[in-house]
Amino acid sequence: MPFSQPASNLSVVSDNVFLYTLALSALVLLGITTLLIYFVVRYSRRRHPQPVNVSENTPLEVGWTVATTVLFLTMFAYGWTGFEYMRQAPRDAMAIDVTARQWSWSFKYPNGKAAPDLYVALGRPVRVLLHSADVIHGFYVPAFRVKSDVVPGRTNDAWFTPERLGTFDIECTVICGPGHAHMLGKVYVVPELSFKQWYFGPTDAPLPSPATPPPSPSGTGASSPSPPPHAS
Ligand SMILES: [Cu+2]
Repeated sequence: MPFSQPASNLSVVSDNVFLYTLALSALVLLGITTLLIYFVVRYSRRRHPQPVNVSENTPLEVGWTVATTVLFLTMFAYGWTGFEYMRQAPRDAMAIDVTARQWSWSFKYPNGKAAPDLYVALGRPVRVLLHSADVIHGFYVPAFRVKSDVVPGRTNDAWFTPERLGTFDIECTVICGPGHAHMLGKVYVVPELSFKQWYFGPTDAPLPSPATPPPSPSGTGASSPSPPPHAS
């Protein structure tokens, strides 16, 4: 797979449409190029010194017009189905306010808690409500295949369900000033329990730990992150 590893429910939707479009376009390119070369050879001046006027062939013209139109409309239909799905946030999605400003991101949760990065629970749908404090920005999480403009004066939205634990980049996709390149954020996908402990915990509860403990191989303590119990 030529993409970054899928990390949300939208990754596969987006990748499949992209691959289908790419495959169909490659097929059409191959067909046209093959015909082109064939005609160049078949109707060269050497073989046909005297040009002949060829009149139209209606069935052929209607045929290729209809066939290619239908073929390309399948791309639209496939893309539209995915787009519809991406636009319909589930009712139980947690709505998080995302504010973009020159040149950083901030996040506010429904119960008033705030975080400098986006913390989300694994397997739980999230809806981001995108606000801008100044100019047009672009909210983009490549691993989730989530992207939307952030426009001052209006609230755009997007949704996703994180499906992989880990840390993922948030990028700004709109040139928004000299600090644009540094307008990077992080999404931390944490286990639901750690998310709840922070979210429902006291106001000064520590942010959920983004570190996902590696599965400790039994028998060897080589990769164990914990220090030895006693210094000798
Ligand atoms: Cu920006």
